[in-house]
Amino acid sequence: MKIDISRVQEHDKKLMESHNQSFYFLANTLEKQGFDVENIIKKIADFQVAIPSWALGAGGTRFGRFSYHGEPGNLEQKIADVGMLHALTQSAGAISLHIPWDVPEDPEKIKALTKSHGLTFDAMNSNTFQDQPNQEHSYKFGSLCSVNTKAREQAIQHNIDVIRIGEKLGSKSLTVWLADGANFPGQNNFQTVLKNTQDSLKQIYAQLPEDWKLFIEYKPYEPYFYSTVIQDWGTSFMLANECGPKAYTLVDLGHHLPNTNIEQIVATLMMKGKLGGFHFNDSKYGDDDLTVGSIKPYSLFLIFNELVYGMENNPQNPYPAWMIDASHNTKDPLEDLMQSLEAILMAYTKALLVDQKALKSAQQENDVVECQEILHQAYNTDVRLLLERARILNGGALSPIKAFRNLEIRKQLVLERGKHSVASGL
Ligand code: AOS
Ligand code: ZN
Ligand code: ZN
Repeated sequence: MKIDISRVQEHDKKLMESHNQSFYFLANTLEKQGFDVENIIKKIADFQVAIPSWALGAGGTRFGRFSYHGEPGNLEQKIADVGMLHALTQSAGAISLHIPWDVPEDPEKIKALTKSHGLTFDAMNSNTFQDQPNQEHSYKFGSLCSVNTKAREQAIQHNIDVIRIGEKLGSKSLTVWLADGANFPGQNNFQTVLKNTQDSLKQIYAQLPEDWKLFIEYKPYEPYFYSTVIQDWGTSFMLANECGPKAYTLVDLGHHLPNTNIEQIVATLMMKGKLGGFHFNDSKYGDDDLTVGSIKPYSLFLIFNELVYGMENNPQNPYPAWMIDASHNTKDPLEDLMQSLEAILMAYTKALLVDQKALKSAQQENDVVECQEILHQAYNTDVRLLLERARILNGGALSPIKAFRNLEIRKQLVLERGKHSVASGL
C-alpha cells in the first residue's frame, strides 16, 4: 500500500495554524540568539536514517513473540512499510536488507519498487549467526572465527554472496555483525579465533567493489556470555585497520557495557577517520533495542554533539551511515520507528544548537560551569517545531503518529495483509 499524501495534508490543515504561530516565535528567538534557522531546517530535512528490514515486524524474546497484526509478509511489503514511514516523516529514505531473510527474487524489480517509494538501499547485512536449512557446515561454534576451515570458508562465501546481491540493488556497503564467541573459559583460544576472524575479514574485504565500504560491528556479549571475538570498538578498529581504507568501525548504541562513555568512542573514531556506520536504539541494561531516546535522551544528545563536531571538523571521516537497529515487542513497529526517528532528529538538532565557539573558549578558560551551561542551553531548547517545519517543507506529515492513527493506516494494512501475516527477521 502507498500512502495518499493529499489525505495527510488534509489531516494537517487543522494543526497548521497553531504550528505557524509557535514556529515563528521559536524561529525569532533562535535568530536573535544568532542561529541561521533556515540552514538548521535544511540540515534536519537532509538527515536520512535507514530502516532495517527486520524492524518492521514484531520482535520477540527467548520467552515468546507477540505478533503485531498486518506485519509485512514479504520484501515488497517491507519496502512499502519503509516507503510509508518515509512519506510521513521524510527522514527514513533508505532500507537496509538482511540476507537470507530478504533475498530479492528479481533484483531489478525490487530496485524499481524501492525507487518508486523514494528510497535507496543502505548497507547489506550478512547472517552467519544462524544455520539455514540445508546448510552444509554449522555455525554452532563460530563462523568467520571457526576452527573448522570448511565452516569458515562457507561464512566467507556467504558474505561475498551478500555483496553480489547488494551490487545488483545499488547498495554501497556491507555490515558484518558476528555472533562468534564462547560460553565457557577454555572453549576458544583467544588468539586463534581473532586471527581466523582477521583472515576471513581480509578475504571478504578483497571482494569489495571499489566504491563500497565494510562496516565491522562490535558487541561485548550475547549470544555468547563468556567472550565475543569482536567485543569492543578497539578490536573492531584494529580489524578495520588491518583490512584497509574501505573498512570502518560500526557503533551500535546497545553494544556497550553499562555506563560506557559512547560519545568519547565516537570522538576517537572520527578523529581517526574510522567511524563508518551507526546503529541507533536505546537500552537500560544491554542490547535492549528499545525506542531511541526512550531511556537516555541526554546521552544521545552528547553523542550527537560529538557526531556534529566530527562531521564539521573531521574531513578524514566519511559521512556516517545512519540506521535504526531496534526490536519491537510491545509497540506497533511503525509507530515505534516514528518515535525513534523523532528522537534522533531532536538530538541532532539540539547538537546543531550547541554554540561551538563559546564552548571552545569556555574549555580554553577551564570554565567548567559555563561549559555545562552551553550544553544545557542547547539541550533544553524544545526543537520539535523545527522538525515539524522540516517535515512539512519536504512534503511529509506535521505529526506522523497522529496522521498514522487518524488515517487508520494499521487497520488498512491488516485488511490488506491479514491479521496473522508474519515478518521474517529477529
Ligand atoms: C546484533 O545485536 C546487531 O545489533 C546487528 O546489527 C543486528 O541486529 C543484526 O545483524 C540483525 O541481523
Ligand atoms: Zn546493530
Ligand atoms: Zn544489537
